[in-house]
Amino acid sequence: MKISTLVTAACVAFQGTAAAVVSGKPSTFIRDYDKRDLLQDVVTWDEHSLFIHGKRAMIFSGEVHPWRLPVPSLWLDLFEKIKALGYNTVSFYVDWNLLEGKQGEFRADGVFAYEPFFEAATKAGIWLIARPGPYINAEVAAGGLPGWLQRIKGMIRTNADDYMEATELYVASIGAIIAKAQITNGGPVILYQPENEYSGGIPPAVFPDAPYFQRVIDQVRKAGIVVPLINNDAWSGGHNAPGTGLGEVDIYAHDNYPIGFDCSDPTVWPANGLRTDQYSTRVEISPNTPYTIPEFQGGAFSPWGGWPIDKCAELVNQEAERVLYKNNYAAGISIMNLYMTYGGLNWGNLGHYGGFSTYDYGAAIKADRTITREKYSEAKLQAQFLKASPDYLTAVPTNLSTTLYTDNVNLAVTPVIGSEAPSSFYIVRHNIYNSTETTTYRLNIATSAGKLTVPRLGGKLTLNGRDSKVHVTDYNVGGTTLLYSTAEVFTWKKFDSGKVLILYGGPEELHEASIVSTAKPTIIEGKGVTTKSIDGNVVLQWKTSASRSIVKIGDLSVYILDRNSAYNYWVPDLADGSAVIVKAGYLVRTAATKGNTLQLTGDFNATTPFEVIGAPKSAKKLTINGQPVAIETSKSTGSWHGLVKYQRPFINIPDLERLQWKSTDALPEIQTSYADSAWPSADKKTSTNTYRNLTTPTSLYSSDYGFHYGYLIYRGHFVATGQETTITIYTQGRNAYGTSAWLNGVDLGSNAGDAIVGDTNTTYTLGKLSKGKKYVLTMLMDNMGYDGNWVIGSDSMKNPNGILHYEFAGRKQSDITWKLTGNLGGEDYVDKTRGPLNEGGLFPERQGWHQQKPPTNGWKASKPTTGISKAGVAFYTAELDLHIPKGWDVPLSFTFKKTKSNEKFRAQLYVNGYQFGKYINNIGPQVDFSVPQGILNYQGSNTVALTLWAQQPSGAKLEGLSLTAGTPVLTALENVELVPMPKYAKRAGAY
Ligand code: IPT
Repeated sequence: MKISTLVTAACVAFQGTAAAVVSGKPSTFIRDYDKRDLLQDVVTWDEHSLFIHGKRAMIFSGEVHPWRLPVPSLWLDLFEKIKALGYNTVSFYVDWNLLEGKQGEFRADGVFAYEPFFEAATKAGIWLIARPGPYINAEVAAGGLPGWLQRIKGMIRTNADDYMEATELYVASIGAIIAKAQITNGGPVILYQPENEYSGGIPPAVFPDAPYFQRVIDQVRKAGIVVPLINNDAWSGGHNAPGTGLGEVDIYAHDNYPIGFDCSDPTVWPANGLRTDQYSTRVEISPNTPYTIPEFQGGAFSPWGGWPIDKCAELVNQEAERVLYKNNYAAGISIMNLYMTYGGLNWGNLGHYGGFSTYDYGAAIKADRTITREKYSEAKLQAQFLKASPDYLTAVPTNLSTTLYTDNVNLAVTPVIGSEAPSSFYIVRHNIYNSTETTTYRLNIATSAGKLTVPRLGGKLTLNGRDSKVHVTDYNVGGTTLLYSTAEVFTWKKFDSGKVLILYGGPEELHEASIVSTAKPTIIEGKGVTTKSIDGNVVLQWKTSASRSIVKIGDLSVYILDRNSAYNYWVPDLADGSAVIVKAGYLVRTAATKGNTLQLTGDFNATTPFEVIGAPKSAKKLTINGQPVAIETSKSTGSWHGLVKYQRPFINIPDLERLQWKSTDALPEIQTSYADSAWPSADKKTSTNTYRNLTTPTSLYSSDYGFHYGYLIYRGHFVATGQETTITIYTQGRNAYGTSAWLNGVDLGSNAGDAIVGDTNTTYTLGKLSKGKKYVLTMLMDNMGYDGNWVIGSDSMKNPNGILHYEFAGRKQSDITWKLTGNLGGEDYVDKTRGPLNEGGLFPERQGWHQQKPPTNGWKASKPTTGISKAGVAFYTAELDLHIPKGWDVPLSFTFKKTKSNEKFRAQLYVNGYQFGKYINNIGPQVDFSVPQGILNYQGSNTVALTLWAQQPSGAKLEGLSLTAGTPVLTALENVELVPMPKYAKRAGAY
């Protein structure tokens, strides 16, 4: 509770600060929109929507960060799972920090390459929105800025020449990579967002600084980006909107997270969270661009000491999707990106200090790529509806009313009225958006048949708490007019055999639909639908039930479902632009035709009866995942029916505690005999860091020596006079960091950290030291990363970590000479394959023992559940053989058994050299560490390594460590390739 309150308060304060410093009023903007020269004509727009190759398009997008799933061969899986939702776009950030670990050396290859991401998107038929920063925020260390920026003088995200010059190589390089993949070159990229949330600044920075933003735009254009530029204002602040002159983007956009990031009690949606002025504000700010939200809440994150991440999936659940997303449709949104749709994993120190190793985000697709959250299915209902409703794109929002459109003032209705096409959309929700009441109503609508109050056949409609509905009028079903429907449209298709319209409603709700037709309705499946002909319409009324009804009216078959059944329907596209409708289970990915065969691909987590509705006339046979499947054709509907059998395979999951673990000391530095002559000397007498004034004789900021991520070790040498009493050391390593210190091998004590404490001043009592004797104080500290730089002018990213100050009672500060280390090589990092952030400064990390086949000869046999008996760090490694049957997608995670939380220790988990988890027993909350296939070899051997740091005199051990397998999914996914994973080799110069 304590933490959640604080986090909320912090978020509010943070947004408050930013809001207070905004200048510029949208109403004073000069519109010179018409002067804009487009650099290309493939992606164009008007006030309603984008046009791609001249065709209007709803951009329904999900945010995915490829680098949060560093297995390129799995990216297609994500794209297909997103495409199956009915989305057509994915938006991605690029984390500069991972690509330019050393200034001047840009590297985007191996797991960091973008070309495979673009290829996978193209293969799945997904467009891309590129958002490469340089600043991204994104809950990554330093908001994506490389650590070396701490050493520049100029202010971050301002027009300072050294800052801008520092971004040049990155923007030019990533820009060129993205430029090649633009739709104008046949690639998937349709939009580009430079900068991110350029929305708040404080003096001494100039804010907003139009010349700065123009320079950012110029850089991007110079790199070859010709697609339209969007921004991502943190609210409807009007920053950089078209018409503002210098520094304006092509399409104005802002983000929105209505229910915030406090998942501690997921039933709480903050009062007044939902905006009702979106349309009017947007028209004022940018009347000629489509309404764009490049980040709309798709989940939330959890801080150290916070809540298990599943709670964020509960907060932003299917109900939130209904209420919040439909409110966007009520504002006429036509470019909507849901942040996150697949969150992924904060592996290898890439995450920010405000969070832990998963970035699951409670998103529609879980970090382990499974899609069992109901919100995945709900998102599909909405995206497929919009995909099937081109008229929505030109419909225009009108004012919300609580009195005009229903007979119940507790409901708010926003009509989105057809302009260029007749269809209109009445979006209904509770006026108090987070109400949990069940409310009944009659709906007043304007149709081509005049004003109507529905239901016409009697009874009342129902809106449950935390629900919202889109009631359509004059809706075009391939030439047949649906005069209105109170049940929601999932999709419709025009097949060779006739038209199919799928409607769904919530459990037990009364619904009515009116179809313009004089044909006589026939009920071909189910019971409980009343039909009546009124004024050239067939009116259907029913109460939603779990059993399906089908009513045939002329060449239109109306399928009537409850929502839970609708979740099982999929609408895979065919190459010719048509589609089939498939009722199945877990996932239908793709459909294709070859000769007389319809080929489907999909995944199954249970024995699944399936039905194919609208198979092309030419198709006589069916394959699923390449296997012929028996089908029966229904006499009444013409659909194909069959069954996919699922037989749960036996999966042998090794007991991790029974592996042949080998162990060795991971902190030889505390021994007096240890020689640190090869270590960098902390001898810089000045620092270029502009954030903090140096108060020590030489800088001990880790960034001054190129050490930015993972564990840091300091060694302070002095010759005793006998006058010493205490040393007080002020360290900063950020939230949940910890320290331990030794003097000549004697434990001085540890600070096991706190979820919300990022710096501490600790006084060590030295006892009686021997005059003339050499002493060395060894301090190990966890470095959780640098701040972001959200507020321009704060330069918060430059706030350094490490030892920031010390006092040596009885002696001078300068009596201590310091050495320090972080990862071997610092910015000249050794492991170019796993990137600049993956490893920290522990002895085994510097040696490279966390990789496969470390030199364990002479190490003792000991396991993490045996542990160590005093403060210190142990290193463990073991070989793990896996024999997961091919063709099965089995989520695997390493599970730490939660030990009593007063046991103070932390661990790092390495799998085949990739760091996939930071566990802190006394802080939590994460105990399950998902590791993707591709990092794990599912059919062969793996090296697991663990560092165990006991921060208490009694030592520490893991209570338990196991490999946990989720439900095996029979999958269409093929060719998951192992990522490059160099084995251990003796490292030159390793100390
Ligand atoms: C917004 C950022 O743009 C994005 O990078 C990410 O940090 C997201 O929030 C939260 O997950 S910033 C915020 C003020 C909403």
